[in-house]
Amino acid sequence: MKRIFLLVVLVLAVAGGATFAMADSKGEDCHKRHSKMFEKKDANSDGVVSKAEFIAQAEKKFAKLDSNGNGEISEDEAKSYWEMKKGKDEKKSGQCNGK
Ligand SMILES: [Ca+2]
Ligand SMILES: [Ca+2]
Repeated sequence: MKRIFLLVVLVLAVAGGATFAMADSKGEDCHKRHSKMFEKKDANSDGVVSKAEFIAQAEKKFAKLDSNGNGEISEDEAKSYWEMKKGKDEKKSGQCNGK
């Protein structure tokens, strides 16, 4: 049970952190990027991200992390995801949060 809780916290932190991170020294690029991320999470475009919309995004993120689809995220799956994510982030220009 504790393991599942930790995984849920991880997923929510990933989803939430990406959405609500503050713009850093990259200024406008980060602001635009965060606005795009917010719009993506605001599925019905009403200007707010509801709990249901937030959870739906977290579930999508969980599915990406759970590469073998067994309903659990192993440490190896998490590491693989972060390595893939790190590679993508490094290719993007106008990165945020010092990445
Ligand atoms: Ca909404
Ligand atoms: Ca898995």
